[in-house]
Amino acid sequence: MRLRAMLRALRLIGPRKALRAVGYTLLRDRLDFRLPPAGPFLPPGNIREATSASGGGCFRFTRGELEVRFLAPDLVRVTWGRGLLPIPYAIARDDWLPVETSWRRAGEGYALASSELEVVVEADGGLTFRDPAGRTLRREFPPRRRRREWVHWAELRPEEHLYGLGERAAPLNLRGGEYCMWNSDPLGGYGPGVDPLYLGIPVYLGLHQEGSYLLFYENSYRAVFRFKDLARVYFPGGSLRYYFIPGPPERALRRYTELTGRPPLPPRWALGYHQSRWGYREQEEVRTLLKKFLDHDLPLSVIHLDIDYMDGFRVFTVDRSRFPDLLALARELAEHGVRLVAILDPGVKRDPEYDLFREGLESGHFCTLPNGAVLYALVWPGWCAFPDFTDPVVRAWWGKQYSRLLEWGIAGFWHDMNEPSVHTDWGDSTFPLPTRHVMEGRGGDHREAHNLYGLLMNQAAYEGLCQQRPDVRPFLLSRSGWAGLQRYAWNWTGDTESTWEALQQTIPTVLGLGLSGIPYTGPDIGGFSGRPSAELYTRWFQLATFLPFFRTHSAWDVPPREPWTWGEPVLSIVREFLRLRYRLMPYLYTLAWETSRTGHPLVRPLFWPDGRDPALWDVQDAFLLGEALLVAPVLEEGARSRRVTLPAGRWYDFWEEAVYRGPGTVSVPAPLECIPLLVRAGSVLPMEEEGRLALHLYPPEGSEGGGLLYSDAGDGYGPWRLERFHLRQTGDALEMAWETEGDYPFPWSDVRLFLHGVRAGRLWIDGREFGPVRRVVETGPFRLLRLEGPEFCGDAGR
Ligand code: MIG
Repeated sequence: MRLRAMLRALRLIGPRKALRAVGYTLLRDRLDFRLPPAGPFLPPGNIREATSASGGGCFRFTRGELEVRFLAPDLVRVTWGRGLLPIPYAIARDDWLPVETSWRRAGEGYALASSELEVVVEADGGLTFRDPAGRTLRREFPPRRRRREWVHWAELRPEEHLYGLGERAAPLNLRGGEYCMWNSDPLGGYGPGVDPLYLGIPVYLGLHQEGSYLLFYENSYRAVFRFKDLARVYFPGGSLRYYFIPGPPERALRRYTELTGRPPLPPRWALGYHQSRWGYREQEEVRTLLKKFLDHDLPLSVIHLDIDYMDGFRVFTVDRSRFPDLLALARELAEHGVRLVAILDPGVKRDPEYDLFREGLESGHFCTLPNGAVLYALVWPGWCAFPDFTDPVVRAWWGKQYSRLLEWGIAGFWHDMNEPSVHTDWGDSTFPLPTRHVMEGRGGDHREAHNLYGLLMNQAAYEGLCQQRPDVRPFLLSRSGWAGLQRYAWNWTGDTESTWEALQQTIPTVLGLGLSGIPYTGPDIGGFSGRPSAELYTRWFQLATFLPFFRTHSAWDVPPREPWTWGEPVLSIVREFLRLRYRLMPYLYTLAWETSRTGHPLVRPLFWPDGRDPALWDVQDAFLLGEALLVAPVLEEGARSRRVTLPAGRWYDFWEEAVYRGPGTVSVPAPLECIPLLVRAGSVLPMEEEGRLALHLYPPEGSEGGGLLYSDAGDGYGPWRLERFHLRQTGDALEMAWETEGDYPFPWSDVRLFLHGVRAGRLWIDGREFGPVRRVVETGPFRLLRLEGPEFCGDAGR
């Protein structure tokens, strides 16, 4: 294993760098060395004293203390002391209203209850969580402790499924595996099974027959989660503080993102298509790239600049010999609606001529070793120093630097290597564990700060950008982070392999991130590290069309990968999917607005919203995009149809007039030109076509349905408008009422109505008769559509 990792590192960074890294790697080994702790792990003993407090209680045990506090009726915080309390980097809200709770003796222990949750504290420190109907959602054993280490156990029901933990190259259901919380760069290309990855989050969702819940450990140390018969979690330090939220996934995620923050509305362009490659080395190359997109009639929103635009890889600089006039280039791109996003690494080149390095050094902004010396490690620029983002002064300083690139016309920033990741020859490719961190002034080391590093780099950037451009929504893309990252940045899934297995892994990884509060993510289309075949690229592209982050990117040592690389039919298929993505923009943007208010992922598992149907708990080859769409990508070479597991209800084929019925599994055609895409009965799907609003109406299964449509200027914080569509089936008529809220003017020239699944009936709009129903109706905005005596198309017999 070690040898393989060494060879990979060697290939990635090259023999010269690998040789230079030996010294650093040995230093890290020496500093990290500690005798393994000895002695037994002990439980807390028995309750000695119990004090009820408003919204909770405190319990003194023979060894240790417990605080249980309700922050909301369905949000309880549990803290086992004594241990170092976390700095609330993950937490976005602390102004909770008092919660009415009751308190009673329960056997030898105590029971605390709100209107939505009962927590029983047993005499030995075991905890049981029950819903108001008395169903047990979770039972925990007394935690065990050995000096600074903790082990926390909970029972798992036999059928219990677990999801989340941030970014994982694991099955959707995490039961049966072991997962490490230590943000890591797997170096150069990973496939299913590799753990840990760049963005771990100690949050998970448990789903079983009695109900569901969400659990978040506010502890940033290198935890190990084991989900076998029991859930066993090990923390090497910090306090054992966690939050328990009962309820279905939809409600739990809403609460969790109230606690850790909601993702702000991104600029609309970020939802478009991004083209990237490690190796666009010159201004002319970028210009040619744009020209080819225009020539091939391919829509494009963003071009990414990887490390080659920098001057000797110095962060916040531009190489003037290769990019002589970046601002002119940015303006030229802007004329075609294309933005530039530039990569930034946290490492600052050790170069006394470089002002950023000098400033950082003089002001003591860099991380230091226990002896007070600045920590230097190797990354692309050679030896680098690293800003200590756990220091508010450093965050403010770093945040100011973005103006240097804003002045060059850069519209968004791509944060790489912020696990943090440095070049080593073996072992952990990060800082030595005793590296010092300011931790808001209270001090700490890398054991605690490591997993927070990426999060805080993004906080620094976000706050800096908001200050410098208060009227522009920041766009940040980050490889690493922690709980709360959603407040600042998007994510991509890093250096994946170019294999069918890696394509398959994309769905569970993206779903798991969404259930961990990170809604905006997506893969490098085609995989980062290899050469996808035309078919693999096509299928990957089709899948990614329905993911929030939609970007092609690849390594420097693989052939260029633009949509025209494979000629026909790939080019035409990609063009159609690109167009579809842009046609779906009103729907996607509305979902983005919704997630800014609910924290709900855009991309959801089939068991969303409530997890009641166990047949859907393991589905990881399809996903929901919002409420209306079910996407079933093709994940196997040569497949020209596939089986699709359906949640209950009618599902309309997006491409043709076919209807399927769930629950159950159906076979759906999937020629190379398309993938199964189904629309839930009762949806109103807003799309855009050449400046027109296209409203696609799918008759409801029961009596009601509908949809939303949010619009605004696409950036900034100005006026907005919201259209609400209500579908209602009454007696012998189908009605759609359209209500509007907000001041932003209606942004479309007119409206095109598509009536799906209706064979016959008479159409009325705002009291005017339109005659017999047609598939397409041209109109303007209206208030009431009425379809009298509708006849609906039947189910496809598959
Ligand atoms: O050590 O900037 O995941 O997207 O192209 C590799 C070069 C550093 C890793 C990122 C990848 C990026 C690459 N970076």
